[in-house]
Amino acid sequence: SRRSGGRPMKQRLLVVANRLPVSAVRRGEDSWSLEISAGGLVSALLGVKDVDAKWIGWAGVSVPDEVGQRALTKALAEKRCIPVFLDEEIVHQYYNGYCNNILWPLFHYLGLPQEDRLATTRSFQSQFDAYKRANQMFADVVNEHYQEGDVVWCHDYHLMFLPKCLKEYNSKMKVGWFLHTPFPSSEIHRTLPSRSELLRSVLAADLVGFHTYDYARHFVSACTRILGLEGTPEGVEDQGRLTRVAAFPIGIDSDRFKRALELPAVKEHINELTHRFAGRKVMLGVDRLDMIKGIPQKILAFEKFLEENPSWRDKVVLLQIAVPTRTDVPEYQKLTSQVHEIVGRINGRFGTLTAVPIHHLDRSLDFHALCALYAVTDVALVTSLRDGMNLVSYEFVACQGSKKGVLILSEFAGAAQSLGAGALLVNPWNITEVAASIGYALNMSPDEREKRHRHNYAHVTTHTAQDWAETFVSELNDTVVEAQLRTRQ
Ligand code: ADQ
Repeated sequence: SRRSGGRPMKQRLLVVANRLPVSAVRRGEDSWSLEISAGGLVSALLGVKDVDAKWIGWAGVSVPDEVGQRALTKALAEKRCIPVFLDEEIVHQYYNGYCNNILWPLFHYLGLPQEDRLATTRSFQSQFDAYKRANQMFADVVNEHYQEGDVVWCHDYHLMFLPKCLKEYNSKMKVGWFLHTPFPSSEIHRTLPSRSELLRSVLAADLVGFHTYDYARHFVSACTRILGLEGTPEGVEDQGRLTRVAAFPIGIDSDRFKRALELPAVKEHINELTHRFAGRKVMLGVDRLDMIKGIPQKILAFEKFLEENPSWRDKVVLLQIAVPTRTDVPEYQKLTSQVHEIVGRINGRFGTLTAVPIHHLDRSLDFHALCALYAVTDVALVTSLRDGMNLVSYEFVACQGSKKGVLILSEFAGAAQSLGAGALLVNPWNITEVAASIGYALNMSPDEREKRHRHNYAHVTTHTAQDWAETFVSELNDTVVEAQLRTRQ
């Protein structure tokens, strides 16, 4: 690490993500109340030693007036956050449009919704222009706060254009970019009209990271096939300049979950739930209500299981907790009603006067309630159609102490690469297979459960979010040092 006057100096890190890790509510003309959201990224970075991190991003609210902007900037500064102000029109085109309507489904192999396909094709260029404009606005703020020696870490598909903007300001800036979603096969990426521009701007970074080796390989193939560049074991080379490309699988702060389970309030909640579901096995799904999570497929598989196993009907319950997201997008509204309809039908079919087989909640749970639920679960069902990693699977494992519950996990989640030996892997599109896995999980011998759980638990507790962030940041530092060495030689 760098030293000043013999004392090690903390590495300054600028973390740039679309959303700041806070929710901001305006209380008056010049007053705001802020609440930090303790997401994975926040706790990951808190745990990194010798790093002094600041966040740059959008606060999730539109603030058209200068008084409000100044007050919010001041309030955020105390939380080590720096806002990027985006107006409603740009949010509509950049965030709802290009990011969530185009890149998100494409990167998860879902394609565009049929009825929107032509409209999206027509508005594609204006949305991409807004995307670039928004990325430039993020870059302006980074540039304003950048000091020599800082490391800049850009996050996710919202900011693929950012590395290029930053390097145009200052080619010596150390820039890393990490993708939280899958990077799809190059054949999928090829269909994007802006395919080359996006790849080239990501390549301006010094280090490009993905959750799995497969995503990294897809990215390198896209660069070789679409841009005609050279792929090397290290990354992608363009006229003698190397962009390092590597896999950095994220983890969770497992100690935070372990500590929560020791709290008296959480223990009491666990007792209540155990009592409430006594005599029944508890199956659990926890997802954002998103197409990629495969919630309807999961519920249909559960129905098939009940259909084929009448003796289990009053001995098992599925708790599906689905936090609504992107609720103003019609496609997500449709998904909500589709899920409600299926749940209603199944409860009507298999419910009794005193019990229903599925409890479906359209809301998020607070951290402690979530820990208690994970702890009482016998079988967790993660059936994502595609998922960058999927942290719910990790959280469930971290909260299973003596219970040693079974994880049924989609082979299309990044987590399948790390928890594959302990989980029952399934193809979520194959409802017959998932139904059979539910039966297998519910009947699994204690020995097998123990063995599988031990494998997963060891992984989750030793590959933490802190390790992930630390590895990325230190590799980003080394990458630049190597590049500088090369030019000096
Ligand atoms: P997400 O798609 O949001 O993240 P995931 O990794 O599972 O998916 O993380 C979700 C987080 O939200 C978890 O911490 C979970 O506890 C919480 N959560 C979900 N539903 C909840 C509910 N009903 N109530 C309370 N909390 C809830 C994206 C990618 C993932 C990738 C992560 C991190 O899509 O693939 O793993 O980023 O890189």
